[in-house]
Amino acid sequence: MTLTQNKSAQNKSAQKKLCQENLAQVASVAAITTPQYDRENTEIGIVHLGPGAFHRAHQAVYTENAMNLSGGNWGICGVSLRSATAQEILQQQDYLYTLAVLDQNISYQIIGAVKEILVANKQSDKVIARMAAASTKLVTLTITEKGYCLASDGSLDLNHEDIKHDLANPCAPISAIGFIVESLKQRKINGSSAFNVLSCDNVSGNGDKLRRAVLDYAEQLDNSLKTWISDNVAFPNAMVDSITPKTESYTVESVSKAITVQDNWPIQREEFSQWVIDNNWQGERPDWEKVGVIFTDDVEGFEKAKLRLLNCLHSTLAYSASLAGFETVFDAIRDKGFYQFITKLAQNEIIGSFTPPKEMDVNVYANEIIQRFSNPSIRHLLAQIACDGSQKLQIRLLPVIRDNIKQNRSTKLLCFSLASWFEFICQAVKNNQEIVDPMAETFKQTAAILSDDVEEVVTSFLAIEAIFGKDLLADTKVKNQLVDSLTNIRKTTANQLSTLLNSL
Ligand code: CS2
Repeated sequence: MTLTQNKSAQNKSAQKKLCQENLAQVASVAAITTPQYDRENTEIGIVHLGPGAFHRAHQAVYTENAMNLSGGNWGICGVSLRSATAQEILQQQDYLYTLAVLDQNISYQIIGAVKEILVANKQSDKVIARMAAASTKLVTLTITEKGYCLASDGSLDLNHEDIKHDLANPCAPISAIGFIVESLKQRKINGSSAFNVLSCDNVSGNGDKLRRAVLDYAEQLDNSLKTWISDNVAFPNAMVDSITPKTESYTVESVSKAITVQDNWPIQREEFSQWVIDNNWQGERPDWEKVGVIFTDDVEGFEKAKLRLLNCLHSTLAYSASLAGFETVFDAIRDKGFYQFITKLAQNEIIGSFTPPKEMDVNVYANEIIQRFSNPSIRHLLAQIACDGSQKLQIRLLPVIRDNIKQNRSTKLLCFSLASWFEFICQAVKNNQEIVDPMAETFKQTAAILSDDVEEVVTSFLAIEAIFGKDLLADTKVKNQLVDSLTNIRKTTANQLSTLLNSL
């Protein structure tokens, strides 16, 4: 949602706005939950980097519910790394916003956990002071795959522009990694204890990856700081899940009507929500376990199940169903060909590629995911899921292909999914459409992407080492399956794609 759209929504309405003063009016509407704790006297205990829709629909809600149950100083300071939009809009409503849960029943909850929003590139001193304050116990993040600034070998990419900037100006960083290290340095100097860092990104081994990035960065500055961080800071791994389509102007309108005051940035999500965090982690935190957060020894099992089933199926639909002209996940899954293809992909090539956690019945889990895609109340745009494919597919699709190769299992449908991403990118390059992906320039500059020779196209994609490493280009079977899939996709008109899927 853009600020302009927002302002026009604001102007249209003569309604009172959502803010602390008007909470009582909202609370009088039946079935709307408002903060149950003494919000004004709640201190900030968490700094969250990247307070986008997912954070506000997920972690902030668990924190809100924990405070509703047992209080605690767990207010959140959200730090937007670049954009000032969240600050500009939410400040005017005392950082209150509505969570709209869209499922068979629609419900609304006013979330008060966020108490402040800072903008890192304008207020870096304030951000560091907030992170270094003894009252801050926890730093959490949703900065997406690209925010980790990692090279393909898993180490910190020292050539990344943001990292180069931060190493040259460590006191005024722009990257999440730079902020974490600088504020930990301040805490070390002040003699305060360290905070723990909890990644809430949909990335496998998110805590381990972040730890590596932070330690590599600290090493460049000061080895004793690196040792202090390594000894004192926990970076638990975590799996996060809840389908959260981005806020549209219709969301603003319908939510404001339901809560009787104007909310200029409500958040919408499905009812299902899951947060699984590594058990092996001490340190103060909200009473999350009392409000549904699962602490386990097997985060990896949950992560694999979620990334390989939900996210891999999502990306598959994002590319293949976009090629067929569908706009949303719901529209695509209602189509028989796509429904059957997704089900078959899950059954034949994904389940079985990994060991699920012992608490999970993976067949039930997979079916539930397909049911979640079929939620008619959620308008989840395929275009939203399609962005950043170069980063997402490395985590959600390629590991499944690699594991299946190792286990001598079929990769045919997975290759179809990958080939639909190739075609999605080829069409965008050819038609000069915007490609939302950190590697967009690479695609535009790879001349062979425009080739009519399908084999040349496949080879030129697989040769992008930053995405595919070296192994897949050398795998003749996978390469042939990609060539066959892309040939079939190109031979088929958009409205016959669904029929093609049925034949796979
Ligand atoms: C989606 C995810 O945009 C995407 O790539 O696959 O955001 C997905 O909706 C969430 O991971 C669900 O938890």
